[in-house]
Amino acid sequence: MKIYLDGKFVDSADAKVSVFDHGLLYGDGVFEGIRLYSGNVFRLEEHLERLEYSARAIMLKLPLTRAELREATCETCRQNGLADGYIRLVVTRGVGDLGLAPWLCPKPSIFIIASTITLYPREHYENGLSIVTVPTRRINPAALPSTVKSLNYLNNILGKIEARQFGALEAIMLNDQGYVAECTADNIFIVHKGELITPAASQGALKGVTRSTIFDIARELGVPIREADLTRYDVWVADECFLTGSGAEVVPAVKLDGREIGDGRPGPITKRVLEAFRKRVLVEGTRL
Ligand code: PXG
Repeated sequence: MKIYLDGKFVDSADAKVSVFDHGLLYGDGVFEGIRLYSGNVFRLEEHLERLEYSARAIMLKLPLTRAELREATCETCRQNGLADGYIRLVVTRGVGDLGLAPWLCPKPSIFIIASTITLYPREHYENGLSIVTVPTRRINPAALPSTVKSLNYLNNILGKIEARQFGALEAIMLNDQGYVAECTADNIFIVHKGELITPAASQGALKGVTRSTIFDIARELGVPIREADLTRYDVWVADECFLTGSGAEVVPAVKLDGREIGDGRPGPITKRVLEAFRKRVLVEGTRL
């Protein structure tokens, strides 16, 4: 496997960063998780824009321009002969000394891994996922905006560990006020009375690229869609629920904390959205 590392393509065995890299020492950096479908990098420009915004938010100057980022991303896929897969684009603050000071890190480091991804087992796309609510709350956006896709994932990882301890693959994380924020690595949507509803970024949701695709799909299908504050009660009484993410794509959620959502089966709107999503991933984005 060839990895893009600071301007060069190197074998995975040689793709190493320093123990003094602040991405490792402090989680100081930003990243993107991007999908490649049949030679099409899905919504690459949207991912690169989010990366630029994340970097700006943490005052990290990206070492590459948009055009260079685009080319490096596509070339990493080409170098590995990939047509389908998962791309991890990471920018760290770079090497510094043993103190927080990011201004003592002269050069950010950037690496791109193009590989494959294991999705949820197929049965969950057909029969739906059972999710739980975990005790760990989503970090308050005033402490660390959820819109910044940073290398600090400990909050989500604690949620993921708790989900597993309750026997679930994914979990709802509430914000500090008790509103539904998102899942550990996915956004969440409910369907209520024919309308799609998802929490806003201000409630602790990442502005997911898949999430924004759902807004376009809803318009195409003529299904009303809006952001709103959601409580667990809203999920209990929802007709349908599904989760979205670059890794998960669109996956129905049919149980929350052991309670059936709707009739406990993937619902008709979820199915239409999933079908429309599968069509879009082949055409929207950047051809290799
Ligand atoms: N919320 C969080 C906290 C995420 O990490 C999403 C929402 C969905 O955003 P996108 O832009 O992907 O629609 C994410 C993204 C993995 C994996 O390996 C996780 C994500 C993306 C790709 C792979 O589990 N999370």
